[in-house]
Amino acid sequence: MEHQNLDDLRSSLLGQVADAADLEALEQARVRILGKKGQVTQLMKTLGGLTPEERKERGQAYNRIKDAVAEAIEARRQDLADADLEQRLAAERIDVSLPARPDRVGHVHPISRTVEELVAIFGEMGFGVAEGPHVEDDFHNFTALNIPEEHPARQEQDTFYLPPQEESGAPMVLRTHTSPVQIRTMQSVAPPIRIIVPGRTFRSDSDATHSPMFHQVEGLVVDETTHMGHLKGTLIEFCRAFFDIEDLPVRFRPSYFPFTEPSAEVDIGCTRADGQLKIGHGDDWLEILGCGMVHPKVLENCGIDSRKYQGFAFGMGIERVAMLKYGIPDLRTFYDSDLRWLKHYGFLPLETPSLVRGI
Ligand code: 2U9
Repeated sequence: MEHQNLDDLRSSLLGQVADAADLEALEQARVRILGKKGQVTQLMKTLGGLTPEERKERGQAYNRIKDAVAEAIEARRQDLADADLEQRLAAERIDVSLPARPDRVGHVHPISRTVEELVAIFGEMGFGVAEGPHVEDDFHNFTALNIPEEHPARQEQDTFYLPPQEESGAPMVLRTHTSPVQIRTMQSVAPPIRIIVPGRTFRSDSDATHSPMFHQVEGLVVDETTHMGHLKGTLIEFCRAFFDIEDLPVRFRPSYFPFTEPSAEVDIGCTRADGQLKIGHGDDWLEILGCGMVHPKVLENCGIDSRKYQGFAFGMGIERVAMLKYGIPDLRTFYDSDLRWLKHYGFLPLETPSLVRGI
């Protein structure tokens, strides 16, 4: 083949490579040129009929063409692959700054929402959150809390007792309040203590207004100078923030609990007209929580010197305050896992409560 012809062949082959519009066409061109029956391979086979000198010269020329074509194919493959990627990136582009579609991700249960609110309010006041086991021993659930052996709360119709592990050992219980967590905290951390304890509690009780499993939040503050004024200020502020009523009337009524002395129950103002309950200024009162100064015996049971330290504590039912705040009429619906109920009474997950934006 003449010099001119070789140049033409080279441009024709490189032209075929350049014309390949996509990776598939490029592969077809490669097979057509360099494949077993390809144009260059065929040419190589003609070398056998030449003299040794011609064969050497021609062979080198064909090899140069072959290398040039192979290089061009590789370069074109890279270009086409890059273009392909660019195209996919453009087509599959996602705007991550767009807001999520909260409706598609389900709803937050009113219990979870209420816990988030309690954590936000008390968190702002400097309380931490503590948690503990659901299965407790008699000491942490009863004895340390100054609940005597003969107290009705210990009786089997009120408490779920687990089968005894050992012959002699006292049976474990499903905790009847979250108070054992405060006991464990006082045993393990030195004052000052400022915690709330939200969580599940269990009592052998089931009717329209009682569930065998329900949620409580309890709070505990222990320090050298903690007094009843701190208790009152904290709980008045809590009630007003939770119900979002700035001048909500709050009153403290004397009461009795074995673990606090003195003890009180807290009522908030309300009106009851035409069977409708409205929280706020009014002529009536609604009980919402219990509280008191931690009994010195309880502090001592946890190894805290009651001559140096004193504390206040409180407790409330989460279902109860959630029902009052969100107008949920029936306790049992909380545990039905009814998606229509959850869609109605639930909350969008991206609207986390905070005191800044309003509870
Ligand atoms: C420790 C010391 C004191 C927690 C308290 C109450 C009053 C109370 C009830 C509200 C409705 C339980 O859910 S409910 O049935 N609780 O009235 N709880 S004082 O006192 C404590 C707790 C722990 C170490």
